[in-house]
Amino acid sequence: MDVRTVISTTLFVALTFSLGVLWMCDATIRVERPRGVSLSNEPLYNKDSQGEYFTCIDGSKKILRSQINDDYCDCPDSSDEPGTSACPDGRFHCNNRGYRPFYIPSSRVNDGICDCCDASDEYEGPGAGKCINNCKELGKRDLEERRQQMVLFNQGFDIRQQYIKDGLAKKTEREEELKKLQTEKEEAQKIVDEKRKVRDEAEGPETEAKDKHKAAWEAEVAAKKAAEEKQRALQAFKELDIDSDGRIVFHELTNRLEFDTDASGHINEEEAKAVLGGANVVEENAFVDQLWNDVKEKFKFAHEVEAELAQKQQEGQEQLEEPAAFEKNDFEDDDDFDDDIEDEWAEDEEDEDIYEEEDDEDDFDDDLTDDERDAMRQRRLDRMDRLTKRKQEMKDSKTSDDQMPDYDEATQALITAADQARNEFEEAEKTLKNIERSVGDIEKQLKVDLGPDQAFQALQGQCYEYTDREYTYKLCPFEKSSQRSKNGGSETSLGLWNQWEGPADNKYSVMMYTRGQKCWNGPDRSTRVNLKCGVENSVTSASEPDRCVYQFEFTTPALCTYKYDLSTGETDTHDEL
Ligand code: MAN
Repeated sequence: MDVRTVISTTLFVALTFSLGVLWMCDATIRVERPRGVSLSNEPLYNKDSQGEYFTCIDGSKKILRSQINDDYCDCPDSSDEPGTSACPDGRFHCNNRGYRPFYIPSSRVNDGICDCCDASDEYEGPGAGKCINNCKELGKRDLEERRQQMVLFNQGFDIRQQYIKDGLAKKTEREEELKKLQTEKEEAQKIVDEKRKVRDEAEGPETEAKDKHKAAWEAEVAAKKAAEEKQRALQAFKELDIDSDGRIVFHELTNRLEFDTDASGHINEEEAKAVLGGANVVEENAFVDQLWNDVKEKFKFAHEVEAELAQKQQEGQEQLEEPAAFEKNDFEDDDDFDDDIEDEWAEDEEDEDIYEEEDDEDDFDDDLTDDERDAMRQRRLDRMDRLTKRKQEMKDSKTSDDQMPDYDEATQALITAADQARNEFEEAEKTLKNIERSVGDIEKQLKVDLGPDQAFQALQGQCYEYTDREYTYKLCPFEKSSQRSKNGGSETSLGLWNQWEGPADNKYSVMMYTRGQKCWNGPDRSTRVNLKCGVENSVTSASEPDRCVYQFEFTTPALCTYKYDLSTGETDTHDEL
């Protein structure tokens, strides 16, 4: 509640009424006091206390009473000339009977301009007799304005009563909802625990069966690989055993240049012995079981040698066919290119990569004839076909070798059961999380201080905007405040709801929003919102008194805690509820 506003209003109303009374009694009660002195200061100029003397109000000097308002400044604090313009810092009191009394600088006395509504400042000189006393009219107008304001405050008060009713009802509703949710949460937690147990129980046999299946498959793959390797070893033995006598000896190795480790161009005894595991002669079993593992990396099968040869021949052919301008094109030779591509395949790359690469290479030399270009393109297309085919073959072989077979029926049944248990557990967890989220939301709402009577609940969940020349400001009470440039751009946070920060006797008159967007080279943005009673919820102004420190003025019926008696101007501070 805005006690200050209300108090000032109350004071004013009281003053207005008392001045009215004073004005009415003016004819009968006349107080003798020097010109320009207020009623309350009259005792300071009282003849009775000091006889013929007057002591300057600051106590600095004592002068003769006849020196008061003699148009000569004697007191350093200007207090001896309240009714003339002789002192530089003098203050002239306008009684303004019927309106509000106030002070004017005494320099304005008799300057020809009417300042006091009772014309008392222009008693001689150019303005003498020219000013009209319009205090009564002003007082009337002022009274009417204040009356209208009181009417609005009273409307606000009535709205506030509704806010209180709604706020209290909302609080009860939230508390009940929270209770309900907490019961639901307990139930949901129980279901989660049960479902977790069921899931764990289903996952045990599932894992066991899957592991068993996988182990069996791995064993099968290993056995298959071993059998293939044995076949390769047997084939290698066959190829090395030139005379097919069931033994490999030194002279049968003399043409196997893949074992020419010192690159001398022929196989010496030492190199042959290395192949034969140090022996002079090796039989099939020993070769397969003991030697093949060390030999296989280097060994070249006949079909591999043939393929290499064919490849080389084809390359030689292509080089001969291709015009000189093409000899050094960006295309790597087939082998490298294929290897690269195969590497890519092995890594499961996308098909497009190959074609993209091909496209990139398509920058044919301008010197070529159309036919030469077509031939070149055709060769590349053929090569692509070959590669695509090989890729498919690799894929096929990979599928049969690398892919674990489907689970057997019993395992699959365990997986299905475990899947269902997992799904049910996840569903139960989801339900619990949703309930927890709702509990959190409600607890958060209930934690907000909406005033002892919940009147500020009416502002919760609402947002109010105010636009000045540059920005649109937004206040979402108990949530955030922000700013957006009228030229567009994103919203800048001017703070998140922090707390009520009014003085102890008027706590709910100031809201603080802190931890907004950091100001460049400055503090985090923050907003102070001053609240006043008003018939509408509205941001009435927004300013930035210090860089990145914002201040909003906000009117709300939630602060209209007084009801005025329009005939007496008196207030009733008690809410109806
Ligand atoms: C933006 C606005 C202003 C603020 C400056 C500080 O332009 O948030 O209100 O003063 O940043 O750099």
